[in-house]
Amino acid sequence: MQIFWGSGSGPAWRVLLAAAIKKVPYDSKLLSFQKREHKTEQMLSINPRGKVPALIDGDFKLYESIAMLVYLDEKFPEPTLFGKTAEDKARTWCRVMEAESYLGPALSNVSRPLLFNLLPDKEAELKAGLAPMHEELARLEADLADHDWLVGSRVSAADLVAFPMLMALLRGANKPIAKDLGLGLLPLESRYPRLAKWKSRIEAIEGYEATYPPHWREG
Ligand SMILES: N[C@@H](CCC(=O)N[C@@H](CS)C(=O)NCC(=O)O)C(=O)O
Repeated sequence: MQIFWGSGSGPAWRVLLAAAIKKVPYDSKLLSFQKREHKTEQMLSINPRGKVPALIDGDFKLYESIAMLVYLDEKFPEPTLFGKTAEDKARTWCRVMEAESYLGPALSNVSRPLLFNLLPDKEAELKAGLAPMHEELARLEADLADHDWLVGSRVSAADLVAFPMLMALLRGANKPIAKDLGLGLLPLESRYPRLAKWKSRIEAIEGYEATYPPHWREG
């Protein structure tokens, strides 16, 4: 199996984490956005949208990170990422869709202007996004009150979908430009202590280091 990804792509990070958790043997294809390696003829033949992540497994080609999580879960069932019972699967999908529909947009309204240097032009939009961001983070914090993971006692697809969103937000919040914006996010350990512990749990997954966006290490 070949997995195509790009440094800093949250959707791609989900898939790399799933592969690490399941110890899936794969050929890692890190593409350069700068060199537009995700837009080559070969990549467009896998994903006509020219986006990562994507994979090839024999003759089978797939894109869209959540579909890829499903594929890996079917091919490599242990440990399960979507659950085994009807209830577990439904609960997991509920959280996956909530993260995709609500958490993602709420967090990226704040993280994007910081990560893509859109300030001061987008400062008003960013500030308007703070209340919805905190509302979504508070929901996650509440979800983690009774268990270590977003859905029960095991890591699931819901955690993998949400985690890169939080990491992008924290990367943005740690930029010097964010210091005086009053984000109310840092230190995470005191603002959202359960989320901070959840983040550490994901960082402790075996193989996590290889999934971390390489260019983030450079600053
Ligand atoms: N819904 C898609 C989103 C994929 C996506 O937006 N990928 C971005 C990186 S985060 C990308 O490849 N962007 C490059 C481009 O659109 O040119 C998924 O979950 O896989």
